[in-house]
Amino acid sequence: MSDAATTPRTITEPKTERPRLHKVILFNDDFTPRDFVVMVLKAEFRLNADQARRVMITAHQRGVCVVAVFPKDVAETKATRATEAGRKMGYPLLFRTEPEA
Ligand code: NFA
Repeated sequence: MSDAATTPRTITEPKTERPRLHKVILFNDDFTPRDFVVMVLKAEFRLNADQARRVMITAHQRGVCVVAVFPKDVAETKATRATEAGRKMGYPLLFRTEPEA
């Protein structure tokens, strides 16, 4: 048999790319109480009291703050649940996701 028939001409490297992570972003608003934001951050994102307060204050001062990064489905579920926790109380609290750069 000829070489041409048996020798692969291109070697494909088995590259496994990790799925991109997605950021969960907290948006400031003028109505949701600070303590409620902190409570949601602790409950849904497992932040400790200090981390939760820093994220809340950063969003309050700058308009937005990245809470954490997760695989897409986890980020979306957490953002939805956290937003829903505010909605249930009549607050416009908003979390959204976006793919990490
Ligand atoms: N800006 C809100 C307040 O002063 C607190 C807040 C922080 C809301 C971060 C949403 C996000 N009560």
